[in-house]
Amino acid sequence: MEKKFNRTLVTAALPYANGGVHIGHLAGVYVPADIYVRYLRLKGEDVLYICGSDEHGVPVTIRARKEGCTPQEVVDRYNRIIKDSFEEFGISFDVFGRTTSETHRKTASDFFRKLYDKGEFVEQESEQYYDEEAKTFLADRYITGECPHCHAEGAYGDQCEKCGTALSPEELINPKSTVSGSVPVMKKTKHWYLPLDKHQQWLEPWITKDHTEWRSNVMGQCKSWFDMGLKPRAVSRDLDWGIPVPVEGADGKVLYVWFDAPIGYISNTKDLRPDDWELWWKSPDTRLVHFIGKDNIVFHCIVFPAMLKAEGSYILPDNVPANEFLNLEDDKISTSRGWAVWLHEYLKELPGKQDVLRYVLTANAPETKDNNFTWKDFQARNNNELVAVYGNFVNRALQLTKKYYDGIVPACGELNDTDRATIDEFKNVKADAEPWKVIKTDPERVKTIINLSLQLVANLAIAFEPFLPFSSAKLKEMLAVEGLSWASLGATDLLPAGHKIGEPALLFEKIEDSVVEAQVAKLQQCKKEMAEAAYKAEPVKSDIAFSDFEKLDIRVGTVLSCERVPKMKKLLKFEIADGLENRTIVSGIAMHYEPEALVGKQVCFIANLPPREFKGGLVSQGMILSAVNCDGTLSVITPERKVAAGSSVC
Ligand code: B3M
Ligand code: ZN
Repeated sequence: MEKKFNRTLVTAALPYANGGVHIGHLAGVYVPADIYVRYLRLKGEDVLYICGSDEHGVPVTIRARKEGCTPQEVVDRYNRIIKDSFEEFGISFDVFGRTTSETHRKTASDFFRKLYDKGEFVEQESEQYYDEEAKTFLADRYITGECPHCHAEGAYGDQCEKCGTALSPEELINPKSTVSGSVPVMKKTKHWYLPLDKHQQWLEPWITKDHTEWRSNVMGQCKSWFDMGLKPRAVSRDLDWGIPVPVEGADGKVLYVWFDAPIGYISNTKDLRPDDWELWWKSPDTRLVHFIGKDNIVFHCIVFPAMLKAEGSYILPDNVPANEFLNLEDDKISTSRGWAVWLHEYLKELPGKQDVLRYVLTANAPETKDNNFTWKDFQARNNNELVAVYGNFVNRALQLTKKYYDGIVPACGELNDTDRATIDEFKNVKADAEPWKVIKTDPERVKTIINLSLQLVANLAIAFEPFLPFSSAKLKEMLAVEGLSWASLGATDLLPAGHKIGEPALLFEKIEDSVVEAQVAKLQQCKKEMAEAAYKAEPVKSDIAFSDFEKLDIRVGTVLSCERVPKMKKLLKFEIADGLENRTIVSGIAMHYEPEALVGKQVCFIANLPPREFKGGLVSQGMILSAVNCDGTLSVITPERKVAAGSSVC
C-alpha cells in the first residue's frame, strides 16, 4: 500500500570542510536534490532541504597540518566558501549548518550517550599504530609506507594512491608516522562499536523486501554488504579533533566522523526549526530522503539507519537516491591531482552562467552510470540547446510582442488544430510558426500565434524553474508576472490579453571557443603543477670520480636553424653555432617542441661525444641536454643569461 506522507525532509550529503566543492559534487548530489525540492515547493508541498558542512574527521586535521593552522581555521574558511558557492548556484537549502556548532555537539553527544546507556554498543580492544614521539594514536591516513601490492613508496594506511588498492595500516611495508617521521608501534586501545551484525536481521528485509523501489546501484551495494555479512563498526577514534566521547574513561577519544556527520542532518534541522524539528524526524508521515554520492551508500543505507533504529524514536529514510560519479574530460575528478572544476572558480570565470552549468549537469546527470563532463559538450549544449532552442523561442515571442503590439499581450483568436496540438504538446511549438511571414498575409492570425507563444513561454518559466531557477526568474521579470504555481502549468491564460510585458532581453548567450579552450588549458596546467609539486625524484646514481666528470665537455651553443627530419617523427635537426665551425646535432625532442620555437635560443650540449649516425646518413655531432619533467615532457637546458656561443659549462 502506498504510504501517505504529509511532508518531505530532504538531506544532501554534508560536504567535508577541508576543500571547496566541484562540479562532481554539484552533479551528483546538490543539483538533483535541489530540483526535487524546488519541484515539491512549486507544488505547494511541505518540504525542508537540509545541508551543512562536515567539519570533523582526519582530512581536516591533515589540511590544517599542511597549512600550519588550526583545524577550526580550516573549517571556518571552507564552510564560508562552500556555503557561498551553493548559494550562488541557487541551491536552495533551508539551512546550511556546521558540525562544529554547539547544537550539533550536544545533539551528537546525547545521541551517543543514549545508545551507550541502552547498551547498544559493544566495547572492544584492538591494537593500533601509535606514534611514541608525538604521543598519539595514528589515523590510517597518517601512516605511510611501501604498498604491499605494487611496492610504490608513500602508500597511505587506508589506500595506495598509485595502484588504488584499499589497505589497512598493518599491511604497509616499513610503516612511518607522517606526524613525527618515526616508526609507529602497535598499542592497545579501546573503542565502541555499533554491532551491525545484530542489525542485519531487520536491515536486510527492510531494504531488499520493503524498498524494492530503491535504485539498482543502491540496492546492489547494500546486497553485497549483506552477502558479506555486516560486522561491528567502531564509532569512536583516538584523535584530538572531534566531539569527545561522552563517557568515563574515554580521554583522547572522539566520535568517529561518520557517526557524528549524519546526526548533523538532525542538528541542522533543530537549528532551523527549534520548535517542531521532531515532527520532521520522528513523525511517520514525514518522508525522509537522503541525496548522496555512491561512495556514501553504506553509511546512509546501513550505518545511519542502524543508529536511528538503535536510538528508537526516529523515522528511517524512505529513499536514498545515490548518484554515480561525474568524470571530467575523460578522467576521474581528483582534487589531489588538480583535476576538477571548482564552483567558486567557475563563478568567477563564467559569471552569470549558473543555469548553464545546472543545465549541463542535469542533462548529463550520472544517474545510472558514471558520466563525463567536457567543456566542448558544455559549450555545445549552451549554444545549440539553451541559446538556439529555448532562448531563441523566448526571444522571438517577446520581441514580436513588442514589435507588433507594443508589448501588450494580444487576445487569442480562434484555435486551429495546430494550436490545439501545440497546447497539448510543447514540442509542437515550432510547427505553428513564422509569424513574421504570416503578419504580411493574415495579421489577425498572428495575434493568436503570439498569444499562444507567450502562454508557452510562461509555461516554460514554470516548468524549468526547478532546473534553471535564474533563467525562470529573469523570464518572469521579462513577462512582468509573479507567482505562477505548478498547478497552473498547462494553462493557456497565464498572461491575459491586454497584459503589458516587460523589456525583452537575451536569456542565454553564446559561449565562444576561446572560453572553453581556456578552461581546458587551465585544467592541464593545474594538473601539471600538482604533479610537479608532488614529484619524488629518482634515487641518486652511485658516485663517480671527479676526473670522470671533467672528461665531459659541455658547452653552450646558439641555435641557427632547427627543422624536422623527414620520416623520423621524434627527431629535430639543429645547426648550432659553437664558436668554432658550427655543428649539426640531431635530438629526439620533436614531440616536445615546434622547431621554429627553438631558433635563436641557446642550448647546452655535450661536445665530445663520438659522431652518431642516423638513418639516411644524417650525422649528429653532440647531444643537446634536456630536463625530463615528471610527466615525461622534455625541456631543453638554456643558460640563464645569454653567453658567447661555445662557452663551456662547468
Ligand atoms: N562528508 C563524505 C563526503 O563528502 C561526507 C558526507 C557526510 S554525509 C553525512 O563525501
Ligand atoms: Zn600500490
